[in-house]
Amino acid sequence: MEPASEAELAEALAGAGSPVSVRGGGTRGIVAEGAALRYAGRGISLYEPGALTLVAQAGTPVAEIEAALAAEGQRLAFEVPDMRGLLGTEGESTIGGVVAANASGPRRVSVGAARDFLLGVRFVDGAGRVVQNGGRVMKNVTGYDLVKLMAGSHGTLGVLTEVSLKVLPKPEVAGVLSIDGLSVGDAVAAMSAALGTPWEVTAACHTDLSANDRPSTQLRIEGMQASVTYRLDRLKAHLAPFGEVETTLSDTHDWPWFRDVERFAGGEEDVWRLHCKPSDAPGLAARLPEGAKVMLDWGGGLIWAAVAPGTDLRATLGPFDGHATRVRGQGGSIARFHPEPPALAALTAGLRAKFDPRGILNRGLMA
Ligand SMILES: Cc1cc2nc3c(=O)[nH]c(=O)nc-3n(C[C@H](O)[C@H](O)[C@@H](O)COP(=O)(O)OP(=O)(O)OC[C@H]3O[C@@H](n4cnc5c(N)ncnc54)[C@H](O)[C@@H]3O)c2cc1C
Repeated sequence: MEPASEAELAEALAGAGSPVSVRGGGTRGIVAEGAALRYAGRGISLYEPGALTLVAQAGTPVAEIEAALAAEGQRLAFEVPDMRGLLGTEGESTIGGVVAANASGPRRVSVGAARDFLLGVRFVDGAGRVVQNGGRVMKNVTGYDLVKLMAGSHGTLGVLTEVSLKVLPKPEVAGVLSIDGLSVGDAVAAMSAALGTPWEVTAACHTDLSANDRPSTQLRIEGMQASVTYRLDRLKAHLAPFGEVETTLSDTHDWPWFRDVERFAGGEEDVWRLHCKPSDAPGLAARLPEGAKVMLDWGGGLIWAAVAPGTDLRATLGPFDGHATRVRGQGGSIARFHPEPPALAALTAGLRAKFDPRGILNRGLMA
């Protein structure tokens, strides 16, 4: 099913007699029970660079949005990841899929996630009702904050038809500091030290094996060139106790190496995404199975781990303060999303029943 208008979508969902699997570009490799349903409405309906606001149909390719923003020297500040290499998928990321997945990159540590840039949504719920929430400016958000609820709900509460986003100017330059050879524990300490300064670090990442065969810890700063140069120098001095700090300046801002988890692309291993407190990251990484490969994002609060196929990391690690998502991995009875604690699961079930009384939207997903 590919309804091209909101009215067609509402009619299709109201009349649906069986579950539907909501898709955008399919780049996340998420397939739920039922016939594929793709909202085909696309196009930017409003873009006001002066007001830092963009409204687009949910089926609009992210690339189209990024090109329109770049032409005005602006960007989606939450750094949308491209997961096609990691997941071996094809297709084109849509802005609806990005919002539904709350897809956000390493800049999350400083500016927040996709959810934090979402001003308003329109969607059709599982009963075929059209819902609008939020507006084009933050202050218009009133009543129940369905905008926040939809971000990250993975199409389980409704099919997005339109999203309003806050956008930001693209800074002049990015500066990167890197330190080679740190252990996971020292890397977390260095990243925490950097994030605790007033020098506005916009990404803090570590990989246990970089292109030069050594662990690499990297920090990013963005802004006007004079400011970035000054802050790079200050931060370099601050991090000197952790080892030799190298700095570079460039007009390339995004970090595909971390953002898209490029290091694990194409491999056979299962890939997991663990959320934890940054200070818990070293202990958690030490409990990973022998041979696991590790990347830390957001200063250590997000761990990407590649492990042998079929490994149930939730069982291996045992309970911890956070959750584990199996992002890549086939077979077995290992759920993709971390089971929710009973109290939260009851809330989720209540919300799903409200928005999707017949349980037809992405049935089985996130359950
Ligand atoms: C388990 C997992 C974890 C991930 N974690 C991260 C992360 O932390 N950060 C990150 O940036 N990226 C993450 N990604 C990748 C992220 O989810 C993509 O970048 C997103 O942009 C996909 O666009 P798409 O159109 O291809 O969506 P699809 O792959 O087609 O769909 C993605 C999800 O959104 C739903 N969906 C799609 N379109 C709509 C719509 N119009 N209305 C309602 N629901 C819709 C789908 O049912 C599905 O659940 C993760 C992916 C997976 C599989």
